[in-house]
Order: sequence, then C-alpha cells, then structure tokens
Amino acid sequence: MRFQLPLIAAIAAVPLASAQLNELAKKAGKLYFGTATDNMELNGTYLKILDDTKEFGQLTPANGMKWFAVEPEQGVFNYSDGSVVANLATKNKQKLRCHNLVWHSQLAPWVDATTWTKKTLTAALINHVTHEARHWAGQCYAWDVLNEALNDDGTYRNDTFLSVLGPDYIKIAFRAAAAADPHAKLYYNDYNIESPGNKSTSVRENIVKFLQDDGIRIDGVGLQSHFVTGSSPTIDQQIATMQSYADMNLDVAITELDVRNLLPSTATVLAQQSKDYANAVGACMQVDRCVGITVWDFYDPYSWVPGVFTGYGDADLWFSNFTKHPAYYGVVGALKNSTGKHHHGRAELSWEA
Ligand code: 9MR
Repeated sequence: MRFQLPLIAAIAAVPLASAQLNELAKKAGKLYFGTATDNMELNGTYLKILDDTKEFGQLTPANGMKWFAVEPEQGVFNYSDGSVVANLATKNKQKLRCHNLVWHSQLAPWVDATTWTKKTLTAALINHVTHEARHWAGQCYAWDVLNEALNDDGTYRNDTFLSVLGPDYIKIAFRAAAAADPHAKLYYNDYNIESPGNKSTSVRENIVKFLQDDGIRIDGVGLQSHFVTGSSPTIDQQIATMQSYADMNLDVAITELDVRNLLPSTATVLAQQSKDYANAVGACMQVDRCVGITVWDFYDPYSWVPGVFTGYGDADLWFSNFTKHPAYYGVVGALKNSTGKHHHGRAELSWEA
C-alpha cells in the first residue's frame, strides 16, 4: 500500500509521448505527412528522424528522378540516384511521391541543344516518360508528371517542349505516363498557384480542362507552397484555391511546403512563421480532397532557400542543432485541431457535433 502513491506520482510525471506529424495527419484522415530528401543527407540524426514513420509517412526525392539524372544522354537511362530514396521509402513503408517527369529546369542539356522536329521530339518525350515511369511503376504513389509549365501571368512557359510541340506536349506527357504507370496518381505541380489569380485560373483552364476535354487522365494538382513569412496566402485563399481544383474531380496535395524567414529569425518572426505553416496545413485539413502535406525538407541546413534567396533562411521545421522551430508545434496544432473534422468518408468522433 505504501508504494501506491509514489508509484502513481511517478507515472503521472512521465510526459505523454507527444504525437508526431504523420501520426496526426493520418488521425485527421489524411494519407501522409511527408518530406523531400536527398541522397547525401541520409545519415546520422537526420536519418533517424526521416526514418521515423510517426513523423514522416512519405518521401520525395529532391533531385534523383529529374531528367538530367535519369536520362543524361539520349536513350541512356540511369536510375541509381533516384532508387536510393525510392528504396528507402519502400524499406520504411513510406509512400513515395515521384518527382518529376517533365520540367524545363534540371533538364538534360541534350534536350535543349538538339534541333528537333515535332516528330523527333515527340518520340524523345514519350521515350523518356515511358522508360522512367515504367521503371518505378509500383513504387510511386504519385508522379509529378509535369512541373512548373506556367508563367506567373498564366501563359504557358516557353521552353523547348512548348516551342517545338506547342501545348500538345502536355497531352503527350500525361498520356505516356498513364500508359506506363496505371496505378500512380498523375499530378500537375507548380508554385504560386495557392491563391486565386491568373496562374491558378490557368492551371484549371490550360492544364486540367485541357487534358480532361481530351479524356486524358490527370488525378491531382500539387501546390508547392514555397511561402515567405508574413506574406503567405491566407488560409481562406488557400482553401478556396485547393477546393477549385478539387471541384474538377481532382486530388490536391501540398507538395513542397516551406516558409522562409528574412534573417535573423527573432521570436516575433518565428511566431509568424508558425502561423504561416499552420495556415497551409490547416487549409489542407479543411479540404477533403487534400490527401497530404510534404515539406521541402525538414532540416534547415538542407533547405534550398539560402542558396537562392539572399538574406532568407530558417525555412524548415528543424533548426541546424536539431531543435524544433515553433512552427513544428504550429503544424501539430493545425493537424490536431482538425482531427475528426475532415476525413475520407469515415465516421469519426467529432467535437463539432
Ligand atoms: O531541392 C532542389 C534543389 O536541390 C535543386 O538545387 C533545385 C534546382 O532548381 O531544385 C530543388 O527543388 C525544386 C523542385 O524540384 C521544384 N520546385 C522548386 C524546388 C526548389 O527549387
């Protein structure tokens, strides 16, 4: 008897294991919370966190599946880089978002250097998409078939594909992807399409409707969501835009979320960053067809931001010393708030009722 009280006190003093991102996302009816990652990052404390499926249930290779890596010379395919992340996801039972089949950037130089006819470029495009999508068929939950094909004003981006083939290259790419991997969800993926405006209108008109009118399969729109602390779209703008894609009978996903700070990251800046992260995640929670959220890496030293935006950084959820940003808890809050509210048709307890 005399041990009872201290024992109870000891149990009460043990902090409850705190729920983690993927765990909470799944409780809220989503398929995953995930992250981008890259081959040279896969070691030490970082890898421990990446491997923890309570935290991350989905991986995206940041570079290894891009055209320059996969088909560096015409007709010569190299899957070694991309397979590292793909096989890690398989080993961990994490979903894999495959990224990407067609993009103007990080393209193999031969594509821009060759003098094409419509016939020869069509063949090269089909060949690339077919080989690559077939190679990882069965492993990819989703494919970003086409990445960043629009300018910010909504016009088609004038790259080699557009200038030789016109917009039909989009149909060629999605048709080939559908044939090569019948099970992967086929996505269009872009940035600055998270709030209403010319670019999001163009996604609906010039990508989705353009394909659907021809009976070509497209399953989803990926909203990259590379945001800036203090000037991210509002949660209402994000919900409205996601819903506008969902209303075309599509899934949506946040595919590359990060929120960059103008350095230094004061307490005020970090608090605002937390709100911005929470709004993005909260928007996905409010849209039934939003299947999941992917951050574009989770550890500040591996962020693409400082290399591209001078003076900006700390855009991810973990600081370089592996402590968590306040934004981590902002995301946790957004995932928890919606638990039970939105789900894929499953009856769950709802505190709203
Ligand atoms: O994270 C990628 C980085 O390592 C590359 O250097 C960069 C080159 O553009 O691409 C990064 O990923 C991009 C993604 O593929 C598409 N959307 C924008 C991402 C950030 O640049």
